[in-house]
Amino acid sequence: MERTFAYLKPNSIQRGLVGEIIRRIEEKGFKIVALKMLRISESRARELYREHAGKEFYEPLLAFVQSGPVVAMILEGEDAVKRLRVLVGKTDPTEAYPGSIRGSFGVSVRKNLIHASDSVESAEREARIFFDESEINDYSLVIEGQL
Ligand code: IDP
Repeated sequence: MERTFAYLKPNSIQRGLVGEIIRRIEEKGFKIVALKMLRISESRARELYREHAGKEFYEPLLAFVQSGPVVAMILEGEDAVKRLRVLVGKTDPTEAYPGSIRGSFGVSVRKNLIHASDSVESAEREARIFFDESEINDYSLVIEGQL
């Protein structure tokens, strides 16, 4: 089973979309193995988005993700990284398919509601920024392997 990392950005919480977005993720068959609400510190935000350092949207993006609490999670499933990216949709919500999370609820590229890791390597790196090993739950679901 592959693991991926995601977090709901501050505007998902402000818009009351936490339950709806997590419902879609669960319905699609992902297993939640870690979940928490927190505020992203500046150092964590810089580490998370280090590949974008220097770009014109970098500082406003850092300010936005620190503007309120976020909900971070680690998800498990077959081909989890790719499948979650499809469910989340394209970076720019105006180009994302209507059935995707960003396509359904997103309005602007900066406030695109949710982050999802783009590779197994970044999922591991990003999960470590947010979670200690002791916060990750190893358990089975009764329906596992039956979807
Ligand atoms: P992703 O979140 O779909 O993987 P990335 O290219 O890794 O997209 O960009 C990280 C985040 O930076 C995006 O989710 C979005 O919030 C923000 N971002 C990316 N490009 C722009 C832009 O052109 N203007 C404003 N914000 C941007």
